[in-house]
Amino acid sequence: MFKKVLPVLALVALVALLAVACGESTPAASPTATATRSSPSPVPKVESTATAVPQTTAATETGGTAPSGTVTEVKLNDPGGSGRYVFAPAKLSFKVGDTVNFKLVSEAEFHTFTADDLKIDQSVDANQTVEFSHTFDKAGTFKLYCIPHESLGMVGEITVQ
Ligand SMILES: [Cu+2]
Repeated sequence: MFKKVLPVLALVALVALLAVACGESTPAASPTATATRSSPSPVPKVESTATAVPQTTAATETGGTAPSGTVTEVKLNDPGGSGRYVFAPAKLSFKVGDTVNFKLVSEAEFHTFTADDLKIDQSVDANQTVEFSHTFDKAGTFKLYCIPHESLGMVGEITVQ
């Protein structure tokens, strides 16, 4: 008699233990699983974009001289206009990484805005305006000149810090 009852009791006890174990573990495990799954992956993404935005803003702010989007106007003057062959202004300064939108305004003659070491060479016809943008990727002081009027003093300087 006992030999038949004991295994049955043992089975019942096992089933009860399993049921309790499953019943306890399932609700406890699933919230933890979803919590660990959902939280780590979006959080680093949000943090990376959040840190990237202030860095760009800080770089633009420290750029100071010419934040991208603004226009730097340079007049290409001559005797037929305001009196002399000059760039106005003749000295320009920017920061490495600046993307500058130039607006070149020529007076009564053909001029160029040339800086060989920066690979800039823009031609502007008389009474014309030429716009172009340039990103300064190296520091230094670069000679600026107008090809037809260099010997007449139409020279300048671009400083990139
Ligand atoms: Cu010129």
